[in-house]
Amino acid sequence: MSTQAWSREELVRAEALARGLSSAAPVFAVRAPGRVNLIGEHTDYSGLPVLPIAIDRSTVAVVSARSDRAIQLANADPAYPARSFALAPEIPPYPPGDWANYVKAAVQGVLTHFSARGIPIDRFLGATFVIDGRVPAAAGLSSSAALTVASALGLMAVNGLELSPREAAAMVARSEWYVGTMAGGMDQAVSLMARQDHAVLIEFNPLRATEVPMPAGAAVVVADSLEVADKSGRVREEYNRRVVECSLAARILGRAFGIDGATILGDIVNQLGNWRADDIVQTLTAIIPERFTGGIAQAAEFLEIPEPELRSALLGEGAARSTLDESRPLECLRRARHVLSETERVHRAVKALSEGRLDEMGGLMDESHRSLRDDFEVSTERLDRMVECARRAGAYGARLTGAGFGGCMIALADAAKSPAILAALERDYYATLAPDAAARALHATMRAGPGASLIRLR
Ligand code: NG1
Repeated sequence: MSTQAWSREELVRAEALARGLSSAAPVFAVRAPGRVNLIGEHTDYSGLPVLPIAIDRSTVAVVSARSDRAIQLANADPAYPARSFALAPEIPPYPPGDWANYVKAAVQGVLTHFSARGIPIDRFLGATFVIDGRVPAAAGLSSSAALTVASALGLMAVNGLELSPREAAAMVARSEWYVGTMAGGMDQAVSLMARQDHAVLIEFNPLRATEVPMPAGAAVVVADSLEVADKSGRVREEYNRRVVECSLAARILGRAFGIDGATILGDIVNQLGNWRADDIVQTLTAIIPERFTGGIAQAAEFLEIPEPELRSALLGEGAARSTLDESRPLECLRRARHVLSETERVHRAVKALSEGRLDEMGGLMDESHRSLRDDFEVSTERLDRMVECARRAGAYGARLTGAGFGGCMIALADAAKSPAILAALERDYYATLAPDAAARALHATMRAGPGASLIRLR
């Protein structure tokens, strides 16, 4: 276990947290970074590629085993109250929005994963965690994945269990469904598999990661809009709505192309092999209305399958069923156009970055933003303003990053230009919000950092 991935500051944080643990059992420390996505937005849950970097903001947790079967949680930030719950085959969640649900998700994920592989749940030891998360929350930087990854690695460590980063990523990605977001697997994968000074091309089904070196002299500027994308409320509904719209598009295309069992756009793309977004969108345009105004019932009629069947497939069953406001039209066509064109952009971006063509990479980021704004409808007036501002100040390109509806903007620039971009954001964006907005908002140049890592402290 090496401290190579750890910054000095993280080690100091871990030592300070460990002083709060009086246990005689071994004490482990784990760091798990947040991430920012360069390109490939709202593609992961369609099983299509993404290109994020891990950032140098992380969640650090210390953990030691307990003799009982409880998970005890303390958080360095008083905004997150202490929590305690028991290991069980089915751990009931706290009310939506409770921070500790991300830990419960991880614990449930670990128990389910290993019990399916012959390690009974009653053999697991409980654990005391002390957690210090420094990835800004609700900003689209994956503070939740950092917490979930740190918790999963911590619980495994005290129980003497290990997984490869890839296996752990697949396990943790599945477990985040516990919190009711139908998210793809990008965040956990990059938090676990990132490498310093590299972006990571993440592909799904099966999960795999390819490192793409970041060109020397390129700067990634990340700036928080201070518009809170509340992932446990309205924004979650908007997010899940898009998951449904994309899946419907995939089912319809599956029928058109004779691809049995297609449920995500990735199924279509993988089967077609050689494809162009424009062609697939044309096919779709020829067969479906601009939008479904009659909700799932209309889509079921169109697909010639019973409505209850489609409803369960799209929204889940019983208590786990997610809600969908069907008085609003379902926008399958435009959503698919975004996802498919974005997938093409990801592949072009990998080439552009590997060959050091930052100008081209910036252009792809600009296109991505337009597509997210117009077809995916996840941008906001404020994010649009920030993106404009960064471009005017000399960025190669800029876009919203993360799920949207607020959160962060990302810009790609020459390292020499990033101070001017940050200054322009302060002057032309933050100053228009409130006198202290710039002081409150994360806005910084970020370096691609390493993935999660666990060490034994004592
Ligand atoms: P953010 O908004 O950064 O948490 C979300 C999803 C990702 C991905 C992006 C959109 C969660 C936890 N993560 O990221 O998996 O789908 O939106 O590309 O919901």
